[in-house]
Amino acid sequence: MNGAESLVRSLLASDVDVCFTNPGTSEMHFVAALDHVPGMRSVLALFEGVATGAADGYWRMARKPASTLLHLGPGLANGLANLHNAKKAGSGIVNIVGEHASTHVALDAPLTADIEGIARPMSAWVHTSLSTAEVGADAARAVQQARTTPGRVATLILPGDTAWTEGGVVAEALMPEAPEGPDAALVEEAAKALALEGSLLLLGAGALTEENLALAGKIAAATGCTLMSEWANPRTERGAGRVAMPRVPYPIDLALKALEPYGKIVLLGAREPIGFFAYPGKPARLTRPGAEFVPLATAAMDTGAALEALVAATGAGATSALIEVAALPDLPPLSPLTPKTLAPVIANAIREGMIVVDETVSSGGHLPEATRGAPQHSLLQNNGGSIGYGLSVSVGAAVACPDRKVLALISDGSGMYVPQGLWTMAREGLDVTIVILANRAYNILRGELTNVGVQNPGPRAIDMLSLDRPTLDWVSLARGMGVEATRVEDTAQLALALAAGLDTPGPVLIEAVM
Ligand SMILES: Cc1ncc(C[n+]2csc(CCOP(=O)(O)OP(=O)(O)O)c2C)c(N)n1
Repeated sequence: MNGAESLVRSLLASDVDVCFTNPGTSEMHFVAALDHVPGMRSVLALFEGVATGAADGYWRMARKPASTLLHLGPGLANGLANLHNAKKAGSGIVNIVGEHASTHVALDAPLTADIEGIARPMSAWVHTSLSTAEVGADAARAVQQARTTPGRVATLILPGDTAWTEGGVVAEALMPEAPEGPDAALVEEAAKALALEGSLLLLGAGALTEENLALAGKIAAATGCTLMSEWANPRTERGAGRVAMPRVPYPIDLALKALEPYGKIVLLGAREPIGFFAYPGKPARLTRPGAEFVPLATAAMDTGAALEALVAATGAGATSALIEVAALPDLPPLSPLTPKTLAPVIANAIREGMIVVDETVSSGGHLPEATRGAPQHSLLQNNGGSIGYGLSVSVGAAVACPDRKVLALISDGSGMYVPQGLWTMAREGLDVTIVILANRAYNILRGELTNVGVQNPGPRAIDMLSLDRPTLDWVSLARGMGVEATRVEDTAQLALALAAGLDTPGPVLIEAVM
């Protein structure tokens, strides 16, 4: 057995059985090993950002890592923006990056690069395999790292000679370190804080599981504290019958207002709230001056155990949580598509068990309220702020959950960063309905111009935020990548197209012109 085969077998032994690939010459032995070793589903991506974003989406839904196969330094570099998002989301990913044979690195061939240097900023763990015999054990360690709470990006670099030389050894899975439980004194402090007027239990990161929400809901009902989650969360279980969880708003003024009432804030998987950006004359911290925090559990800790301890400390065990009732907004009368008119149409299209990927940027402001009483769904958001994550994350979510429909809500500007996921959706027959919110602008940045203090922006500034010259034709883009597509221009057409798309197995794209 060569090193590449020992790698594939070791990944499988660690229960990593999906690989999002974009290989080159240095990864050919890994590609060949996929043929010899049954059990690894390999999914081809035509750009590395699709592979890394797909691995992120896969982790969020499967709760186990996928691997990526990337070509040397440049291939990894192409995947970095979505690895950044994955890192911020706490997603576990095992990147396998090919490297020249050790004898070749010294010759500075065209593709030679500092792969470890490129990997490090987005990876919690980076390692280059030194010999064929070690490759299997390195793979097991990479998976162990990726599985460490809340989930980590692990990058294993595989020199060609370690892959092609005989002498590979398959390694058994290694258990990740168990996450730390809460500190008993902090649990008591948190229970006391939440009993006070003006207290907030702020959840984030991996804390928004169905079980955790139920526990948090009990605590809120027993203590009278407010529940809120961070603005963006890797995965939130939402909808009718689930505990209501408003989010800290994105716009700085709304965020300041929403957090103003709270003087005692218990953090559970969440950080002290800060603005996405700095704005002239506005505070960076979103909480009121003097607000006190109880850091009950970080995202790297056992947030479930912390909530259970808090339920016990607040005596909330027998309390019933306040849950969302099943309610859908009325469909609007026939109207052009705006953020306000499209929200009820989308809310009415949500089906039980759906995975909703949110990259709506400025078009999604009315969705949280419109969809709160919709059938139960998982909401995936971008924690890293690097746009172009949604189509790729949808690929991974659909691979992880073939029995669940994915609804990808993607702004046109964001979609153009990494559109190649559409081709992978078509090739794999992934069950994704994509709505492109085609406002033909970097609309949010128009508001940001004003927010940073630019008065009366001129035509050249406006031109930098407009996507019209020429107008993007998403129907043709999608069809060119094998995805059936349609264009809609009002609420009735959107409702019809959504129903048709969701009834069709496989990917369908709807360009919603706003
Ligand atoms: C990788 C990356 N490049 C640039 C930005 C800056 N940026 C933030 S929002 C945005 C425009 C978003 O436009 P679109 O997706 O069409 O949404 P809209 O604002 O129109 O709702 C840009 C360019 C970013 N966040 N990430």
